[in-house]
Amino acid sequence: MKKFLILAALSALLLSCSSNRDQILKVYNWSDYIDESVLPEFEAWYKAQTGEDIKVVYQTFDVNETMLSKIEKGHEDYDLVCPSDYIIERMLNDGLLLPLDFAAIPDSINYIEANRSPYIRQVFREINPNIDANDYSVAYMWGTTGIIYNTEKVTAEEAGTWDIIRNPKFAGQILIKDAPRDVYGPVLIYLKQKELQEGSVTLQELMHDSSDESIAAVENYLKQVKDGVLGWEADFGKDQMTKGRGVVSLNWSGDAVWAIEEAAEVGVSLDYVVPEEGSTVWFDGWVIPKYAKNLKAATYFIDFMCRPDIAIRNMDGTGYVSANGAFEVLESQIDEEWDPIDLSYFFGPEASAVQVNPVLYPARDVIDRCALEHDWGKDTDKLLAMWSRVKGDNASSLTYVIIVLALLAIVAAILFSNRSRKRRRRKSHRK
Ligand code: SPD
Repeated sequence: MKKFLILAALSALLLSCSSNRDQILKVYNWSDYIDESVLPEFEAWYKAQTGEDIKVVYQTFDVNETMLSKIEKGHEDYDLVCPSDYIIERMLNDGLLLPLDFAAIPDSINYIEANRSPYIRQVFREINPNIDANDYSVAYMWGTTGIIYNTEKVTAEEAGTWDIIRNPKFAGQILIKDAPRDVYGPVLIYLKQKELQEGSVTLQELMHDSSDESIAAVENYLKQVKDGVLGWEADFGKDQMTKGRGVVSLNWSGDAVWAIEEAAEVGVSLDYVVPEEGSTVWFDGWVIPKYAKNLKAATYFIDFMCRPDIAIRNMDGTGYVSANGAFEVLESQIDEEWDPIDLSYFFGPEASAVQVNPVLYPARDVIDRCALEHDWGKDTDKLLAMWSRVKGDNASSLTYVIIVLALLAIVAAILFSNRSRKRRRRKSHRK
């Protein structure tokens, strides 16, 4: 990975000195979210399609907000970025996205339209009721937020509720995704169980709930959780779980697939569940920001990512699930070890009983208890402030301890040096 990033940085430098911007495609994606061998392949494919040279300059981020700030504040000229649903919504609301022009791609190679899942098309329509997000974004990967757990230490029943993240039995072994929206949603759903069951609120309404009252309730809950937290992680949680250091991880289904497979190789048994109270379902999609400079190559790149064989390689390389609805993608995941599930909502009527890993493709009943996160606009700042209060308290108590110890050390050093000075003076008087 490091070698790849250094090469990418060097090629960026060389190209910026010598090349025409039309021959550069700047892609900014999540880390560990692509099979990197598809990038040079895209360059060759683009040349074959257009007769033109292209060099992909590929950079990565760990959290949506880092990416957003580079575009919002830095106006960086990325040609393609891959935000999550609620960030796509925000970018749409703020006029930061360019519409996708599929007509720029010859019909003969249009993999986007040919392979769009009906479910994904529908969910993308829900992102913003006034603007169809399908015109601005093409979904790349998708999944749920849930709990990865070590089956030797945690029962399925214990993992089946969000209450697990404050279960004292697992204190010091709990990993939480350092992603405020992805933690806030599930915790609020957990706290509002009574209202959800009574029908006085819906899951969808909760995803828009940025009230002071709800933020305070989630903050209060997370403060009960934090003493048991082994780490707030952007990307190391899956690894800690495979090494057996963590036993519970609030995480994304794609990281779960990766962790379960890696752990099995070293004899650690992990599983993943979407707790019974409900959760979030998320989508990351390719978008072209308004500061992009190479729309043509960006559009071709999205199309290439939708080619079924490329989608399958990206799935296999990352553990995440492609949003591609092609039957070839489904076929590549069929394995007799799994019980049949109904995935007709995603792949169409032929997929009513298919043997695939349910962590990859959740059954309809799981999806029905999940909702899509939504942009909060300016209220996002309230969430981020709450998040740093929750996480920051740990740091500040530790900081206080360090400061007190440092002060004690300084006082002791002063006392010691005064005493030695006096002793030296007394000695010299005696002489
Ligand atoms: N390592 C790549 C992780 C990408 C996961 N995206 C999930 C976003 C949920 N809002």
